[in-house]
Amino acid sequence: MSAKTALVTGAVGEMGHQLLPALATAGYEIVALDLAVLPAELIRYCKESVETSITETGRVRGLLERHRPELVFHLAALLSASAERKPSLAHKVNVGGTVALIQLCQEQARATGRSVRFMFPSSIAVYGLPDQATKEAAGEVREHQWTQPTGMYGCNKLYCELLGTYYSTHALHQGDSGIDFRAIRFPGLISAETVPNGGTSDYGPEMIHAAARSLAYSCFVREDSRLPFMTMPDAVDGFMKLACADERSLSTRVYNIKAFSPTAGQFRDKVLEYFPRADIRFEPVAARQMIVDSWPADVNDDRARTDWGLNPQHDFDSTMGDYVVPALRKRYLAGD
Ligand code: AKB
Repeated sequence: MSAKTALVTGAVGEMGHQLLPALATAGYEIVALDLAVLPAELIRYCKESVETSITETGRVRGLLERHRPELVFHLAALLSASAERKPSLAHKVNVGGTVALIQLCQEQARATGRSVRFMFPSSIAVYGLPDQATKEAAGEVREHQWTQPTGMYGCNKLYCELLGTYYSTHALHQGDSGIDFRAIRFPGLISAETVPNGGTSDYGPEMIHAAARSLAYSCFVREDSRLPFMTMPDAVDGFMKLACADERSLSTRVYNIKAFSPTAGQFRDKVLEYFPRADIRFEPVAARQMIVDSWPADVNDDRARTDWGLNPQHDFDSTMGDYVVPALRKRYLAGD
């Protein structure tokens, strides 16, 4: 057994693609789990990978028993749009899978006498603003404000934040924990390596990828829709920083983070600066617009900056000019 092993669930997703190399660089041996087969570019980072659902508790327990990870990144989940389409499955995977994994980590902690750090990607979906006027007036929403989600995914994430916090703190007072739960409420994420799938903030990155491939894009939200975003490298850097932070510096177990908050129209304008012939239309889809309207236009991330040094490198301009556009030009010109 390694002294420094990390388990990543949902490793084949967008975040896994950049988290696995970051963990390897930080010196972790990685064990991975996903429904899908790990592609070659990820499998090379892994000591073992298992193809299974997070709800297959027996197989997950086997993986934990073989490797005894001290750090867990639990990325496996249905994202917001998929969760609205399949709410029962979302509850089973997003809540059932998370509870089962926390309990397995607790069993492991009891067996080894060593606590498990449990990193949970939460989301701005945990917020629920009742209407547009409130959304505009709310400005930068803080962690304790407006936590009344309207969507299944937001409900799942909020409940798991509460459970993780319970297992870390309340149960600890009963001498019964072994879980060190830490969560980030991620904004919309923009990756140059992968195209998102099943989320609501997907319109931002989808617009950029479509323009880079000279494809027309129909944006499913109104031009004035505003959400916070950041790049995937900044998101992964933040997640790693929180994972490595001294517990005594943490004033909460759940943190907001973000880098910039453009409207969908500003996204289109920025894309046009780099791809002047991009064909982008706004054709809002009511069900998806409703979700975006209930999420905050911006979040306050002071706690993350103060407690563990959140420091995103990309603002809106450099996201496009330095990160995503050069990478996509290279990728799509190469015929990917
Ligand atoms: C989604 O849109 O579902 C995710 C998220 C903001 O959690 N990208």
